[in-house]
Amino acid sequence: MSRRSWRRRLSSVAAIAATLVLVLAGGAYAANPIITSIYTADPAALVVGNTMYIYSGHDEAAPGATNFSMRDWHVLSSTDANTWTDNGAKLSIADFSWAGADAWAGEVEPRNGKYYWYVPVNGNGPGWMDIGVAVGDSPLGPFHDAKGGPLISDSTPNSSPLNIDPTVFTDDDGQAYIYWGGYWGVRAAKLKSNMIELDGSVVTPQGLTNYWEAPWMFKRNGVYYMVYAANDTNGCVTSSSYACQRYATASNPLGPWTQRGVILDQVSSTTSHAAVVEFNGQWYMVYHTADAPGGGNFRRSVAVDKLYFNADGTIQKVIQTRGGGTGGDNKALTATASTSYVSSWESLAAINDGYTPAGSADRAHAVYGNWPQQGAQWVQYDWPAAVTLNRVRAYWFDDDQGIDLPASCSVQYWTGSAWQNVPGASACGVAPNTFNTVTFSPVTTTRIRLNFTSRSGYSTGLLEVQALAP
Ligand code: FUB
Repeated sequence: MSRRSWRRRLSSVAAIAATLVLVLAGGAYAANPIITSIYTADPAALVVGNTMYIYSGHDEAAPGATNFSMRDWHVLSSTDANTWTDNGAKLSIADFSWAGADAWAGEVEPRNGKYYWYVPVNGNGPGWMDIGVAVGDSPLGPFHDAKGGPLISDSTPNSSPLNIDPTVFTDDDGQAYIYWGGYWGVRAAKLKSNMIELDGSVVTPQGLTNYWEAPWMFKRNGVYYMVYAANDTNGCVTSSSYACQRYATASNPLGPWTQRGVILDQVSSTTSHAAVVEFNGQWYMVYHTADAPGGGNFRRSVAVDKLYFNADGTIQKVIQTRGGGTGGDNKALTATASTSYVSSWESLAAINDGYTPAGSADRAHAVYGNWPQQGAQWVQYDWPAAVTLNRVRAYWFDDDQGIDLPASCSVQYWTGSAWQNVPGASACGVAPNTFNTVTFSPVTTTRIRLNFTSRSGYSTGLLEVQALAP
């Protein structure tokens, strides 16, 4: 048997094993992303009584936009970590008279019956981002500016190159700490008991190896943990435009820290931002991806998955579960795939096995490619009985060699006697590193076809094609 066949056989075994792990784990969190009515990002978790709250950012960027559009923060809640309610926008840029834009990643810390919400915002002053603090009397607010100006800004001595992403942690002795920072610049300080002033100078904590942004601090069994986004290519990500979650431990809240490894591989969005929390005796990681319908790097969605500790206190890598991200039932999983051409060393079966690629260059899994064919090609799904569909989602493969993103694509369905364009179709996207969703008026059919035309001089490849019921 050739090495390629062995690799393929091993990856099928790995896929079956991964499926079994998900089934054995109960599959209760296959509904990621947890909310798809709006785009949510940068989650921070807080447990109060029998409820888990997620304080999330709110992505409002238009499709295809190349920057964040974030103006308010929402509070999501659940009593079982499975069914989630969006309680609406509970804090907004407009609540900070001195701020103007960029409602980025915040976190809420309770103290003395009040809830302090630390948020990075564009403070309209010198520099770019500042950290403000709002306060409310309940986890759902109402919240108002607690200070009337920034808690941390570029004029704070030894502040971060980018003052974003605060995480606040209160130790058993009542001392609260704030960590924050982006552009590889992590900083820490004590907070006064009023929670709205720094207590002493800002320090640069040591040992948070490869720190990029998005710290999250907690304590378990007397050990301090810091989870943070890194973007090194030394075991973290395949391209430094993406991020993974590393974690570190310490025996002192201000460090020094010892980096312990990656606990969340890169996600489908370029940014990665996580929180870790215990709820009803189970630990969870809350993070964001680009997996919602129409999602992307600036249209992210919060996901929740179980997190497990080993007996020695180290953390196992989180398995990213997916399912709700398609916003419907993926009929591709039960279809028979066919194509105009597949290279003998690639796999047509790769396109409908339910995989969510980490990026368009993701070769960790089998791929479909049609090298050396060029021009018009297609892949098709057939079902023994008619299915009703209203979306097709294509994740294009690009190996930076003979396979590139296509020049164009379209979706057709079988009327029973002929191929016809799906009615009322949205544009067929050819963007890299994301699912490109074509929406259309529902059709009931036994066949659907994704047509594509290669870029001149290249062949085309696909990592996954979903066909979704309404
Ligand atoms: O959402 C804006 C920024 O992207 C956050 O502050 C970072 O953590 C990253 O997720």
